[in-house]
Amino acid sequence: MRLERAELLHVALPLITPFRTSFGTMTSKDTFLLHIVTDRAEGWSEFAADPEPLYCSEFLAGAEIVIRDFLLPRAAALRTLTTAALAPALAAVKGHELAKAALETALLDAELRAHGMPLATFLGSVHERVPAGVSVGIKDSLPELLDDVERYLAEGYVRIKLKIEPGWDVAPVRAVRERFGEALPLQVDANTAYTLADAEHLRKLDEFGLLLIEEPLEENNLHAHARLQRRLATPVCLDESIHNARDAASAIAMDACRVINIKPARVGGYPEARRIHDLAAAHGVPVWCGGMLETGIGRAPNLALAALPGCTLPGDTSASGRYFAEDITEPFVLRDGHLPVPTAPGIGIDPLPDALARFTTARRQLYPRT
Ligand code: SMG
Ligand code: MG
Repeated sequence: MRLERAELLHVALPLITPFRTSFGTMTSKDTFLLHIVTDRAEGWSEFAADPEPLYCSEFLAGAEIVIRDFLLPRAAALRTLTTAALAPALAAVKGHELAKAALETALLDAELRAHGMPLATFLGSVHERVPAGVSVGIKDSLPELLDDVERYLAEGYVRIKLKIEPGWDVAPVRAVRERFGEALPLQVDANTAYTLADAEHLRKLDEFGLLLIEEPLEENNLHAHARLQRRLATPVCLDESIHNARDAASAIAMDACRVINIKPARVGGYPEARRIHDLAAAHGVPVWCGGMLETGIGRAPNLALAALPGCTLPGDTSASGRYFAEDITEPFVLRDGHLPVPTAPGIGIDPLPDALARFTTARRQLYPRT
């Protein structure tokens, strides 16, 4: 394939309810879609991070520059542009996995559409639908939290993840366990809010039979996570600290985690996500697909990943209605606690022109440079 054009569409979708984590509160999904046109087909992707570098070091405005000035010129210089050729061509650019993932996914979408192949088939997915978990933000009060959890369970979500931080950890977990019972699949996510000095406190969570505790300590500190894991019965799951398959290999070898949250964007794209899945499966380590409150454009390919055989835990891939009153694509609807895996070629979904026009706040051509 040959790259003809790449454009960025900045979109802003209001969230139905604010989403609070240990690092901040989101009230809208503010991101950009990348749309590429090749001589064979067009492709779409969604940048996964936020306007501010609070979840990870990447952010919207920075990613736009990286894609425009460093990634697209390398893609355009390839004599034969394929997804397989792209990653080595981008390797000289250090880091910026989420920006690389946006470009690679748009290209993969175009390439698979040109071949008439769904992403799920390309990845080797084995399920037609995947169980959906839901990530519940930090609330002002326990009654408010219990109401939210009750509503999500009534909608059919099969697993609850509670966001935690110092001061909002043992009490909400205890309240949810007391109200909804021992059998509820329950896990927590600290988004790096603790230090090793909190190990004794975090041990109090062991009595609640959690599936996992996600990224309790600072990003990239595998050594500290390994030391924490030695003191906890609850499996440690890494999210922010895993940027590629090499990190995953190190983390598993060090026993820094016993579960991995795979976010394809965080690891540079779907092929690397697949490698982490395979590596973890070979070690008997369960994985699941995380989420970044994606619109339908980012959600569709994540559902294909979540349908891989090693994704043995429910993901954060919730229905569109958990986030937005209206999505940019046909919404993903929860049925019997599951979401369908797209079956159309590529990522399997397109933006709806009307909705896209209404949610687009800026549009810029990145290639060729005008
Ligand atoms: O997509 O439903 C979702 C959000 C899942 O909790 C979620 N994501 O650390 O796993 C995580 C967070 C990162 C995004 S918080 C703004
Ligand atoms: Mg997380």
